[in-house]
Amino acid sequence: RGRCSQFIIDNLLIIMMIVAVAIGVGMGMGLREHWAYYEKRKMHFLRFPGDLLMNMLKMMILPLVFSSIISALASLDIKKSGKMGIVAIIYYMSTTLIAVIIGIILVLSIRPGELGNSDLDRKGKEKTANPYDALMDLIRNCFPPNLIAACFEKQVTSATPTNFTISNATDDYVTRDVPKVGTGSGTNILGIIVFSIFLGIIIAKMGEKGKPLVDFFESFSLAIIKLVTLIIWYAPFGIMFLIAAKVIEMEDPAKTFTQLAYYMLTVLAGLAVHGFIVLPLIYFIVVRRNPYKFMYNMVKALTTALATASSSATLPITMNCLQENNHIDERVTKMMAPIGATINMDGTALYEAVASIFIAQYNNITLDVGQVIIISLTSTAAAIGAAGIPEAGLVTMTIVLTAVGLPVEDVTLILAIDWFLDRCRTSINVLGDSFGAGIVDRLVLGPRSNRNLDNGIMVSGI
Ligand code: DAS
Repeated sequence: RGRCSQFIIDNLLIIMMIVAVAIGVGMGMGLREHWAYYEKRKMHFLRFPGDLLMNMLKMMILPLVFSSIISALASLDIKKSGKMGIVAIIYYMSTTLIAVIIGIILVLSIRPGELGNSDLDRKGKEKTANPYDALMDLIRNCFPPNLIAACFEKQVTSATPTNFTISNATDDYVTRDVPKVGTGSGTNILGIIVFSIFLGIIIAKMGEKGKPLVDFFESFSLAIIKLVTLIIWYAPFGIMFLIAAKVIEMEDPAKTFTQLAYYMLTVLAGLAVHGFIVLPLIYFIVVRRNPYKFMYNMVKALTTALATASSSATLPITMNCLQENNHIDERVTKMMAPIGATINMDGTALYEAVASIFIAQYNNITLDVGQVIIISLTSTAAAIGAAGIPEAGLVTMTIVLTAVGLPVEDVTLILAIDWFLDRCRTSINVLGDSFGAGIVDRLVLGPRSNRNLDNGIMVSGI
Protein backbone atom coordinates (compact mmCIF):
# COMPACT_ATOMS: atom_id res chain seq x y z
CA ARG A 1 0.00 0.00 0.00
CA GLY A 2 1.40 3.41 -0.95
CA ARG A 3 3.06 5.43 1.83
CA CYS A 4 0.56 8.23 1.22
CA SER A 5 -2.48 6.00 1.71
CA GLN A 6 -0.87 4.48 4.82
CA PHE A 7 -0.28 7.99 6.20
CA ILE A 8 -3.93 8.86 5.55
CA ILE A 9 -5.16 5.71 7.29
CA ASP A 10 -2.89 6.26 10.31
CA ASN A 11 -4.01 9.86 10.63
CA LEU A 12 -7.59 9.51 9.43
CA LEU A 13 -9.11 10.82 12.68
CA ILE A 14 -6.85 13.87 12.79
CA ILE A 15 -7.46 14.61 9.10
CA MET A 16 -11.24 14.29 9.66
CA MET A 17 -10.92 16.71 12.61
CA ILE A 18 -9.07 19.31 10.51
CA VAL A 19 -11.56 19.01 7.63
CA ALA A 20 -14.49 19.19 10.08
CA VAL A 21 -13.09 22.37 11.65
CA ALA A 22 -12.56 23.99 8.26
CA ILE A 23 -16.08 23.13 7.07
CA GLY A 24 -17.55 24.18 10.44
CA VAL A 25 -15.91 27.61 10.34
CA GLY A 26 -16.96 28.03 6.71
CA MET A 27 -20.56 27.04 7.47
CA GLY A 28 -20.64 29.36 10.49
CA MET A 29 -19.24 32.35 8.65
CA GLY A 30 -21.57 31.68 5.71
CA LEU A 31 -24.69 31.38 7.86
CA ARG A 32 -23.97 34.30 10.18
CA GLU A 33 -25.79 36.96 8.21
CA HIS A 34 -28.83 34.83 7.42
CA TRP A 35 -29.15 33.24 10.83
CA ALA A 36 -32.12 35.36 11.91
CA TYR A 37 -34.03 33.86 8.94
CA TYR A 38 -33.37 30.28 10.10
CA GLU A 39 -33.87 31.20 13.76
CA LYS A 40 -37.35 32.59 13.09
CA ARG A 41 -38.32 29.31 11.46
CA LYS A 42 -36.86 27.37 14.37
CA MET A 43 -34.65 25.51 11.96
CA HIS A 44 -32.29 24.35 14.65
CA PHE A 45 -30.95 21.66 12.35
CA LEU A 46 -27.50 23.05 13.11
CA ARG A 47 -27.77 22.28 16.80
CA PHE A 48 -28.76 18.63 16.82
CA PRO A 49 -25.52 16.90 15.67
CA GLY A 50 -23.44 19.14 17.91
CA ASP A 51 -25.67 18.75 20.97
CA LEU A 52 -25.58 15.00 20.38
CA LEU A 53 -21.78 15.09 20.69
CA MET A 54 -21.89 17.30 23.80
CA ASN A 55 -24.44 15.03 25.48
CA MET A 56 -22.35 11.96 24.68
CA LEU A 57 -19.25 13.60 26.16
CA LYS A 58 -21.17 14.59 29.31
CA MET A 59 -22.64 11.09 29.51
CA MET A 60 -19.11 9.67 29.69
CA ILE A 61 -17.97 11.81 32.63
CA LEU A 62 -19.21 9.54 35.41
CA PRO A 63 -18.20 6.14 33.99
CA LEU A 64 -14.84 7.57 32.89
CA VAL A 65 -14.02 8.94 36.34
CA PHE A 66 -15.09 5.75 38.10
CA SER A 67 -13.47 3.26 35.76
CA SER A 68 -10.19 4.91 34.86
CA ILE A 69 -9.18 6.31 38.26
CA ILE A 70 -10.21 3.19 40.20
CA SER A 71 -8.70 0.72 37.69
CA ALA A 72 -5.47 2.76 37.37
CA LEU A 73 -4.92 2.95 41.15
CA ALA A 74 -6.28 -0.53 41.97
CA SER A 75 -3.94 -2.21 39.48
CA LEU A 76 -0.94 -0.60 41.19
CA ASP A 77 0.18 -3.67 43.11
CA ILE A 78 1.76 -1.66 45.90
CA LYS A 79 3.04 -4.79 47.71
CA LYS A 80 4.82 -6.28 44.67
CA SER A 81 6.17 -3.07 43.26
CA GLY A 82 7.14 -1.92 46.76
CA LYS A 83 9.64 0.90 46.74
CA MET A 84 9.31 1.32 42.96
CA GLY A 85 5.57 1.91 43.22
CA ILE A 86 5.96 4.48 46.00
CA VAL A 87 8.67 6.40 44.12
CA ALA A 88 6.58 6.24 40.94
CA ILE A 89 3.42 7.61 42.60
CA ILE A 90 5.35 10.44 44.28
CA TYR A 91 7.01 11.33 40.95
CA TYR A 92 3.74 11.14 38.98
CA MET A 93 1.69 13.23 41.42
CA SER A 94 4.37 15.90 41.94
CA THR A 95 5.25 16.41 38.26
CA THR A 96 1.58 16.49 37.24
CA LEU A 97 0.82 19.08 39.92
CA ILE A 98 3.87 21.14 38.88
CA ALA A 99 2.60 21.06 35.28
CA VAL A 100 -0.83 22.29 36.42
CA ILE A 101 0.75 25.11 38.46
CA ILE A 102 2.88 26.19 35.47
CA GLY A 103 -0.25 26.24 33.31
CA ILE A 104 -2.26 28.23 35.84
CA ILE A 105 0.50 30.81 36.37
CA LEU A 106 0.80 31.31 32.60
CA VAL A 107 -2.92 31.51 31.82
CA LEU A 108 -3.56 33.90 34.74
CA SER A 109 -0.70 36.16 33.65
CA ILE A 110 -1.26 36.06 29.86
CA ARG A 111 -5.09 36.05 30.27
CA PRO A 112 -5.79 34.96 26.65
CA GLY A 113 -9.55 34.75 27.23
CA GLU A 114 -9.81 38.37 28.32
CA LEU A 115 -8.07 39.83 25.27
CA GLY A 116 -10.16 42.57 23.74
CA ASN A 117 -12.90 42.20 26.36
CA SER A 118 -14.21 45.64 27.29
CA ASP A 119 -12.91 46.73 30.69
CA LEU A 120 -16.47 47.50 31.71
CA ASP A 121 -17.24 43.75 31.94
CA ARG A 122 -14.37 43.12 34.31
CA LYS A 123 -15.09 46.18 36.47
CA GLY A 124 -18.73 45.06 36.64
CA LYS A 125 -17.74 41.94 38.56
CA GLU A 126 -18.75 41.57 42.19
CA LYS A 127 -15.98 40.85 44.70
CA THR A 128 -15.35 37.13 44.86
CA ALA A 129 -15.98 35.11 48.01
CA ASN A 130 -13.26 35.28 50.58
CA PRO A 131 -10.66 32.51 50.16
CA TYR A 132 -11.63 30.97 53.53
CA ASP A 133 -15.26 30.41 52.45
CA ALA A 134 -14.17 29.11 49.05
CA LEU A 135 -11.73 26.69 50.66
CA MET A 136 -14.35 25.42 53.13
CA ASP A 137 -16.74 24.96 50.18
CA LEU A 138 -14.05 23.04 48.32
CA ILE A 139 -13.36 20.62 51.18
CA ARG A 140 -17.08 20.17 51.82
CA ASN A 141 -17.61 19.29 48.14
CA CYS A 142 -14.95 16.60 48.33
CA PHE A 143 -17.08 14.55 50.73
CA PRO A 144 -20.69 14.72 49.48
CA PRO A 145 -23.43 13.54 51.87
CA ASN A 146 -23.69 10.38 49.81
CA LEU A 147 -22.54 9.10 46.46
CA ILE A 148 -26.00 9.03 44.91
CA ALA A 149 -26.50 12.67 45.82
CA ALA A 150 -23.09 13.38 44.32
CA CYS A 151 -23.89 11.54 41.12
CA PHE A 152 -27.44 12.30 40.29
CA GLU A 153 -29.07 14.98 42.38
CA LYS A 154 -28.52 18.69 42.41
CA GLN A 155 -25.37 19.34 44.35
CA VAL A 156 -26.61 21.59 47.10
CA THR A 157 -23.60 23.07 48.75
CA SER A 158 -23.53 25.03 51.99
CA ALA A 159 -25.33 28.29 52.56
CA THR A 160 -22.02 30.04 51.97
CA PRO A 161 -22.53 31.72 48.66
CA THR A 162 -19.51 31.82 46.42
CA ASN A 163 -20.64 35.22 45.45
CA PHE A 164 -19.17 35.59 42.04
CA THR A 165 -21.65 36.21 39.32
CA ILE A 166 -21.70 34.70 35.88
CA SER A 167 -22.77 36.59 32.79
CA ASN A 168 -25.38 34.51 30.93
CA ALA A 169 -24.25 33.95 27.38
CA THR A 170 -27.54 35.14 25.91
CA ASP A 171 -27.66 35.77 22.19
CA ASP A 172 -30.25 36.09 19.45
CA TYR A 173 -29.12 32.59 18.35
CA VAL A 174 -28.40 30.91 21.64
CA THR A 175 -29.94 31.55 25.04
CA ARG A 176 -28.05 29.42 27.48
CA ASP A 177 -27.94 29.83 31.24
CA VAL A 178 -24.50 29.14 32.59
CA PRO A 179 -25.09 27.17 35.80
CA LYS A 180 -24.42 29.07 38.99
CA VAL A 181 -21.52 27.57 40.94
CA GLY A 182 -22.03 27.34 44.66
CA THR A 183 -25.69 26.48 44.34
CA GLY A 184 -24.19 24.19 41.69
CA SER A 185 -26.44 22.03 39.62
CA GLY A 186 -25.40 18.72 38.11
CA THR A 187 -22.86 16.17 39.25
CA ASN A 188 -20.48 16.73 42.12
CA ILE A 189 -17.46 15.50 40.22
CA LEU A 190 -14.99 16.40 42.95
CA GLY A 191 -16.75 14.14 45.42
CA ILE A 192 -16.76 11.29 42.93
CA ILE A 193 -13.06 11.75 42.16
CA VAL A 194 -12.15 11.67 45.87
CA PHE A 195 -14.33 8.57 46.32
CA SER A 196 -12.68 6.88 43.32
CA ILE A 197 -9.16 7.63 44.59
CA PHE A 198 -9.94 6.25 48.05
CA LEU A 199 -11.61 3.13 46.65
CA GLY A 200 -8.77 2.56 44.14
CA ILE A 201 -6.09 2.68 46.84
CA ILE A 202 -8.13 0.46 49.21
CA ILE A 203 -8.57 -2.17 46.50
CA ALA A 204 -4.83 -2.05 45.72
CA LYS A 205 -4.01 -2.68 49.37
CA MET A 206 -6.44 -5.61 49.58
CA GLY A 207 -3.99 -7.77 47.61
CA GLU A 208 -5.49 -11.16 46.62
CA LYS A 209 -8.91 -10.39 48.15
CA GLY A 210 -9.23 -7.34 45.90
CA LYS A 211 -8.34 -9.26 42.74
CA PRO A 212 -11.95 -9.73 41.51
CA LEU A 213 -12.50 -5.99 41.84
CA VAL A 214 -9.23 -5.18 40.06
CA ASP A 215 -10.26 -7.44 37.17
CA PHE A 216 -13.76 -5.99 37.11
CA PHE A 217 -12.62 -2.36 37.00
CA GLU A 218 -9.91 -3.18 34.49
CA SER A 219 -12.37 -4.67 31.99
CA PHE A 220 -14.95 -1.98 32.83
CA SER A 221 -12.31 0.65 32.06
CA LEU A 222 -11.47 -1.09 28.77
CA ALA A 223 -15.15 -1.10 27.80
CA ILE A 224 -15.45 2.61 28.61
CA ILE A 225 -12.34 3.42 26.56
CA LYS A 226 -13.89 1.54 23.62
CA LEU A 227 -17.07 3.56 24.07
CA VAL A 228 -15.07 6.82 24.21
CA THR A 229 -13.23 5.77 21.04
CA LEU A 230 -16.58 5.32 19.28
CA ILE A 231 -17.63 8.81 20.39
CA ILE A 232 -14.33 10.22 19.20
CA TRP A 233 -14.94 8.77 15.72
CA TYR A 234 -18.28 10.58 15.69
CA ALA A 235 -16.61 13.75 17.03
CA PRO A 236 -15.52 15.26 13.67
CA PHE A 237 -19.15 15.19 12.45
CA GLY A 238 -20.43 16.74 15.68
CA ILE A 239 -17.54 19.21 15.80
CA MET A 240 -18.46 20.53 12.35
CA PHE A 241 -21.90 21.61 13.60
CA LEU A 242 -20.70 22.72 17.04
CA ILE A 243 -18.10 25.02 15.52
CA ALA A 244 -20.58 26.36 12.95
CA ALA A 245 -23.06 27.14 15.74
CA LYS A 246 -20.28 28.71 17.82
CA VAL A 247 -19.10 30.89 14.91
CA ILE A 248 -22.68 32.05 14.33
CA GLU A 249 -23.13 33.15 17.95
CA MET A 250 -19.71 34.84 18.23
CA GLU A 251 -20.16 38.57 18.59
CA ASP A 252 -16.71 39.16 17.15
CA PRO A 253 -15.09 36.15 15.39
CA ALA A 254 -11.83 38.02 14.77
CA LYS A 255 -11.49 38.74 18.50
CA THR A 256 -12.31 35.14 19.43
CA PHE A 257 -9.82 33.72 16.93
CA THR A 258 -7.16 36.05 18.34
CA GLN A 259 -8.03 34.88 21.85
CA LEU A 260 -7.74 31.27 20.64
CA ALA A 261 -4.33 32.01 19.13
CA TYR A 262 -3.11 33.38 22.45
CA TYR A 263 -4.68 30.40 24.24
CA MET A 264 -2.74 28.04 21.97
CA LEU A 265 0.49 29.95 22.64
CA THR A 266 -0.19 29.76 26.39
CA VAL A 267 -0.60 25.98 26.25
CA LEU A 268 2.50 25.54 24.06
CA ALA A 269 4.56 27.82 26.32
CA GLY A 270 3.45 25.83 29.37
CA LEU A 271 4.25 22.50 27.72
CA ALA A 272 7.67 23.81 26.62
CA VAL A 273 8.58 25.11 30.10
CA HIS A 274 7.48 21.86 31.72
CA GLY A 275 8.98 19.54 29.11
CA PHE A 276 12.25 21.27 28.36
CA ILE A 277 13.10 22.97 31.65
CA VAL A 278 11.28 21.57 34.67
CA LEU A 279 11.35 17.81 33.89
CA PRO A 280 15.02 17.87 32.74
CA LEU A 281 15.93 19.80 35.91
CA ILE A 282 14.19 17.23 38.16
CA TYR A 283 15.91 14.42 36.24
CA PHE A 284 19.32 16.12 36.55
CA ILE A 285 18.90 16.74 40.30
CA VAL A 286 18.02 13.09 40.97
CA VAL A 287 20.03 11.17 38.40
CA ARG A 288 22.97 13.55 37.91
CA ARG A 289 23.11 12.74 34.19
CA ASN A 290 22.61 14.95 31.13
CA PRO A 291 18.82 15.19 30.74
CA TYR A 292 19.01 16.44 27.17
CA LYS A 293 20.99 13.39 26.12
CA PHE A 294 18.28 11.28 27.76
CA MET A 295 15.67 13.26 25.81
CA TYR A 296 17.61 12.87 22.57
CA ASN A 297 17.53 9.12 23.08
CA MET A 298 13.70 9.36 23.39
CA VAL A 299 13.20 11.33 20.15
CA LYS A 300 11.65 8.38 18.28
CA ALA A 301 9.00 7.98 20.99
CA LEU A 302 8.36 11.73 21.17
CA THR A 303 7.88 12.02 17.42
CA THR A 304 5.61 8.96 17.40
CA ALA A 305 3.53 10.64 20.11
CA LEU A 306 3.34 13.79 17.95
CA ALA A 307 2.26 11.69 14.97
CA THR A 308 -0.28 9.47 16.71
CA ALA A 309 -1.58 11.77 19.52
CA SER A 310 -1.75 8.58 21.59
CA SER A 311 0.48 7.61 24.54
CA SER A 312 -0.77 4.02 24.36
CA ALA A 313 0.05 3.68 20.66
CA THR A 314 3.52 5.09 21.41
CA LEU A 315 4.11 2.74 24.37
CA PRO A 316 6.10 0.05 22.52
CA ILE A 317 8.42 2.72 21.08
CA THR A 318 8.74 4.41 24.48
CA MET A 319 9.77 1.10 26.09
CA ASN A 320 12.20 0.34 23.28
CA CYS A 321 13.90 3.77 23.53
CA LEU A 322 14.09 3.48 27.33
CA GLN A 323 15.76 0.07 27.24
CA GLU A 324 17.84 0.21 24.06
CA ASN A 325 18.95 3.87 24.07
CA ASN A 326 18.79 4.88 27.72
CA HIS A 327 19.67 1.42 29.15
CA ILE A 328 16.88 1.54 31.73
CA ASP A 329 16.53 -1.78 33.55
CA GLU A 330 13.94 -3.97 31.83
CA ARG A 331 11.90 -4.51 34.99
CA VAL A 332 11.65 -0.76 35.63
CA THR A 333 10.60 -0.17 32.02
CA LYS A 334 7.99 -2.93 32.15
CA MET A 335 6.49 -1.49 35.33
CA MET A 336 6.76 2.24 34.73
CA ALA A 337 6.04 2.75 31.03
CA PRO A 338 2.55 1.13 30.86
CA ILE A 339 1.41 2.71 34.14
CA GLY A 340 2.87 6.08 33.17
CA ALA A 341 1.09 5.96 29.81
CA THR A 342 -2.17 5.41 31.69
CA ILE A 343 -2.05 7.68 34.72
CA ASN A 344 0.85 10.08 34.26
CA MET A 345 -0.19 12.82 31.84
CA ASP A 346 1.57 16.08 32.69
CA GLY A 347 0.75 17.62 29.31
CA THR A 348 -2.93 16.80 29.60
CA ALA A 349 -3.20 18.13 33.16
CA LEU A 350 -1.51 21.41 32.17
CA TYR A 351 -3.75 21.74 29.12
CA GLU A 352 -6.97 21.12 31.08
CA ALA A 353 -6.06 23.72 33.70
CA VAL A 354 -5.23 26.31 31.03
CA ALA A 355 -8.29 25.48 28.91
CA SER A 356 -10.77 25.69 31.80
CA ILE A 357 -9.42 29.02 33.04
CA PHE A 358 -9.41 30.27 29.42
CA ILE A 359 -13.11 29.35 29.14
CA ALA A 360 -13.82 31.18 32.40
CA GLN A 361 -12.02 34.27 31.09
CA TYR A 362 -13.85 34.02 27.76
CA ASN A 363 -17.16 34.11 29.69
CA ASN A 364 -16.00 37.01 31.86
CA ILE A 365 -16.11 34.81 34.93
CA THR A 366 -13.75 35.82 37.73
CA LEU A 367 -12.61 32.64 39.46
CA ASP A 368 -11.78 32.80 43.16
CA VAL A 369 -9.18 30.86 45.11
CA GLY A 370 -11.49 27.92 45.73
CA GLN A 371 -12.32 27.54 42.06
CA VAL A 372 -8.66 27.69 41.02
CA ILE A 373 -7.80 25.00 43.60
CA ILE A 374 -10.71 22.85 42.35
CA ILE A 375 -9.37 23.28 38.81
CA SER A 376 -5.88 22.18 39.89
CA LEU A 377 -7.18 19.08 41.67
CA THR A 378 -9.66 18.07 38.97
CA SER A 379 -7.15 18.69 36.16
CA THR A 380 -4.73 16.35 37.93
CA ALA A 381 -7.46 13.77 38.53
CA ALA A 382 -8.84 14.16 34.98
CA ALA A 383 -5.33 13.57 33.61
CA ILE A 384 -5.14 10.36 35.67
CA GLY A 385 -8.54 9.42 34.25
CA ALA A 386 -7.67 10.28 30.65
CA ALA A 387 -6.84 7.26 28.53
CA GLY A 388 -3.80 7.28 26.24
CA ILE A 389 -5.93 7.74 23.14
CA PRO A 390 -6.42 10.75 20.82
CA GLU A 391 -8.66 13.50 22.21
CA ALA A 392 -8.91 11.80 25.63
CA GLY A 393 -8.00 15.11 27.24
CA LEU A 394 -10.91 16.77 25.50
CA VAL A 395 -13.35 14.22 26.92
CA THR A 396 -12.00 14.51 30.48
CA MET A 397 -12.02 18.32 30.05
CA THR A 398 -15.75 18.14 30.75
CA ILE A 399 -14.91 16.79 34.24
CA VAL A 400 -12.97 19.94 35.14
CA LEU A 401 -15.58 22.30 33.69
CA THR A 402 -18.42 20.47 35.47
CA ALA A 403 -16.51 20.56 38.76
CA VAL A 404 -16.34 24.37 38.75
CA GLY A 405 -19.69 24.90 37.02
CA LEU A 406 -18.26 26.36 33.84
CA PRO A 407 -20.27 25.94 30.61
CA VAL A 408 -19.27 22.53 29.25
CA GLU A 409 -20.58 23.60 25.83
CA ASP A 410 -17.69 26.06 25.60
CA VAL A 411 -15.41 23.11 24.96
CA THR A 412 -16.40 23.86 21.36
CA LEU A 413 -14.31 27.02 21.62
CA ILE A 414 -11.07 25.05 21.85
CA LEU A 415 -12.13 22.22 19.53
CA ALA A 416 -10.85 24.01 16.45
CA ILE A 417 -7.23 23.64 17.55
CA ASP A 418 -7.46 20.61 19.81
CA TRP A 419 -6.30 18.18 17.10
CA PHE A 420 -2.94 20.06 17.14
CA LEU A 421 -2.60 20.66 20.90
CA ASP A 422 -3.46 17.00 21.53
CA ARG A 423 -0.30 15.93 19.73
CA CYS A 424 1.87 18.38 21.65
CA ARG A 425 0.51 17.44 25.05
CA THR A 426 0.77 13.74 24.22
CA SER A 427 4.50 14.06 23.49
CA ILE A 428 4.99 15.86 26.83
CA ASN A 429 3.00 13.04 28.47
CA VAL A 430 5.41 10.51 26.97
CA LEU A 431 8.41 12.65 27.97
CA GLY A 432 7.14 12.75 31.56
CA ASP A 433 6.71 8.97 31.58
CA SER A 434 10.25 8.52 30.20
CA PHE A 435 11.92 10.77 32.76
CA GLY A 436 9.86 8.93 35.41
CA ALA A 437 11.34 5.62 34.36
CA GLY A 438 14.85 7.13 34.41
CA ILE A 439 14.34 8.52 37.91
CA VAL A 440 12.84 5.31 39.35
CA ASP A 441 15.65 3.31 37.74
CA ARG A 442 18.24 5.48 39.51
CA LEU A 443 16.46 5.77 42.88
CA VAL A 444 15.43 2.13 43.20
CA LEU A 445 18.42 0.39 41.60
CA GLY A 446 21.14 2.87 42.51
CA PRO A 447 23.76 4.36 40.18
CA ARG A 448 24.36 2.23 37.10
CA SER A 449 28.09 2.19 37.80
CA ASN A 450 27.87 0.08 40.93
CA ARG A 451 25.16 -2.37 39.91
CA ASN A 452 26.56 -5.85 40.50
CA LEU A 453 25.49 -7.59 37.35
CA ASP A 454 25.73 -11.35 37.57
CA ASN A 455 25.82 -12.69 33.96
CA GLY A 456 23.85 -9.63 32.86
CA ILE A 457 21.01 -10.06 35.33
CA MET A 458 20.87 -7.38 37.97
CA VAL A 459 21.22 -8.95 41.39
CA SER A 460 20.05 -6.27 43.83
CA GLY A 461 16.33 -6.69 44.46
CA ILE A 462 13.75 -4.04 43.63
N1 DAS B 1 -3.97 12.00 23.53
C1 DAS B 1 -3.80 11.70 24.96
C2 DAS B 1 -2.59 10.78 25.14
O1 DAS B 1 -2.49 9.86 24.37
C3 DAS B 1 -3.58 12.95 25.74
C4 DAS B 1 -4.79 13.83 25.71
O2 DAS B 1 -5.74 13.60 24.96
O3 DAS B 1 -4.77 14.81 26.47
O4 DAS B 1 -1.79 11.01 26.07
